[in-house]
Amino acid sequence: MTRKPNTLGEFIIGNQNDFKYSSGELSRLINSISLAAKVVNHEVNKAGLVDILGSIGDTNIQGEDQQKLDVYANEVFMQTLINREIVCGIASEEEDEFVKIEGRNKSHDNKYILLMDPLDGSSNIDVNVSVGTIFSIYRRVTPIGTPVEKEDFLQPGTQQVAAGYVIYGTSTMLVYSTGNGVNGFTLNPAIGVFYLSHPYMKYPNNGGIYSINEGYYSHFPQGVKDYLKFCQEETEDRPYKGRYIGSLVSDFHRNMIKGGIYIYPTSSKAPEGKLRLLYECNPMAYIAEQAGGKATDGYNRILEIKPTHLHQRVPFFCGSAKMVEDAEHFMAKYPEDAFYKEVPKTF
Ligand code: AHM
Ligand code: MG
Repeated sequence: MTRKPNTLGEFIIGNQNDFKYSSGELSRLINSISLAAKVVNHEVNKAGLVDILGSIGDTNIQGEDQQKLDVYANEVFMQTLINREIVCGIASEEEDEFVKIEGRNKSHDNKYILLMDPLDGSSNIDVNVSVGTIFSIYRRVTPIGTPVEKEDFLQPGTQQVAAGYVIYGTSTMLVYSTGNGVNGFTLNPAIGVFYLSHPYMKYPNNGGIYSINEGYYSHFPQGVKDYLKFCQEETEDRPYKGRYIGSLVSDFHRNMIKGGIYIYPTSSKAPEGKLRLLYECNPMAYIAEQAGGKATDGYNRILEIKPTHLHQRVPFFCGSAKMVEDAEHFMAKYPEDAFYKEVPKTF
């Protein structure tokens, strides 16, 4: 009988040798992420039942600290990865600076670094809307054994060795890629096991959904306004449906399955865009490309942008290849820096 991987654990073991520098370290890292995801999932699902939406500094009746869920998720992921001595450094949207991690022998022997947004879209938790964790993994560029440096984290997205997200939604899913396509695993909460439910996920080449916060329409660059007009035109396959949850992982996940485009452009309100290159755009762009989609800043491939600082923001156009190309076509009518002549970049 042929073997068919069914659970995440089986899938990781089955595919370990496909990875060119395989030493089992990356597999253990993905396993650690799935463990942290289960812990966060458990807590997110209690929102509304117990008071876990309190601000940092609050104490409950037992005198324990009550933390916001995004801070809680950050701690769970950090601690799980630190305790397992599986990475040599972590940068998180929730931390001002990157964290250097040394092993019990006081050395920095691991070769991977991880960047993450521990709970993206956390403002949606109060209203029971899906949120997500986004992660990105690189091989360090500084010598193993030494503390990590900023340059380990400021690598272009093309250098990612793995990226993924967890969506805490109707069901909880872990979707990730190590460069051989994208696979999705659904959590069976009764036994705490992720099962392969969405093998080889692919973006439809074209789609019928556009996702953007149109409330900011008057602040958008002209190229975006023109593309939105195109989306709304009456033709054989348009107008597209407008669908915007305001939770990147959820909007991305739906668009990858159904075919669509997600846009968070620059605006006169947010001249750099809102989303972070290292924690949000690079990992989502990596998954998008692995699934046959595209991701750009309207002009340039996201994965080729050379980061200049940890919390850098960029505009983000991501989705079905044909739709992103259409959007780029409208953007190209206006030179990339025309918008910034009116609204100077602040970084
Ligand atoms: P966050 O990292 O502070 O949660 O912000 C990121 C979120 C994305 O999930 C979402 O797509 C976007 O911000 C929504 O922003 P807006 O409310 O401006 O439309
Ligand atoms: Mg975020």
